[in-house]
Amino acid sequence: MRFFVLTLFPDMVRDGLHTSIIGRAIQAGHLSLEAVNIRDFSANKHQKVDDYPYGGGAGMLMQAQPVYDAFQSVTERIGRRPRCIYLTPQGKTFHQKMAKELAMEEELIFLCGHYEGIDERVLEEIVTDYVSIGDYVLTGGELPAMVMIDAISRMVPGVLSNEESGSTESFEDCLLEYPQYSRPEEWMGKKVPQILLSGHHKNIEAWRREQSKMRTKERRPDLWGQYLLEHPKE
Ligand code: 6GU
Repeated sequence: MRFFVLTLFPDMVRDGLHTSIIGRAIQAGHLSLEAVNIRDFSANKHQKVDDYPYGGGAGMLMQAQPVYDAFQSVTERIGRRPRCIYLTPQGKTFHQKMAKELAMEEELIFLCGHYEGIDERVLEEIVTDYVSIGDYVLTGGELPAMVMIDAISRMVPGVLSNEESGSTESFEDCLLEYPQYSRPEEWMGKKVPQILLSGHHKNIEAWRREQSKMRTKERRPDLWGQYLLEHPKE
């Protein structure tokens, strides 16, 4: 899978994603990431990419031309026009199912805005998906793009080892993960639940499932409501 990120802060995106599991997957060739600096496409001699909004109001807007030319530089090079995701609090809220669906694409382009936003005309021309990562306001689209790329990448075959891939499944089933324990058996007077030391795999599985349900009920009543809709007998 190939990711292209159109941004004024390419180093932030590159540095953030060349670490840990996603960095390893890029090294291994399961993913590629190209951060394209929109400023490189400014037609202005001072490399300016923003200007005042018509009609007045606070702040500056990113201009259409440099954004469009950055986009074109990618699509012309790869000979296709992949989905282009604009990161904005006005978008649909990102979720696990969306990550899974987007992981089926061969390429994705992420467009990161800054300042007060981007000239509407270029958005109409190139954006296919408007996506938010939650109801709060950030200073730019880079962190949301990195969040999405992380979540999408771990759904791409080969990116996670068998050991790493387990934690998606319970969430897809609308349940949170059960609590886990490692050595020592007793720490600060707290003992590991006896059942986990029993070696009785069937009972352990049942205990974990029950813990997952209790946890979801308590911490994420909204998810629990969804779970009950999908598992009407319980
Ligand atoms: Cl996608 N962008 C910005 N600037 N703020 C956000 C967001 C996106 N999602 C939540 N807050």
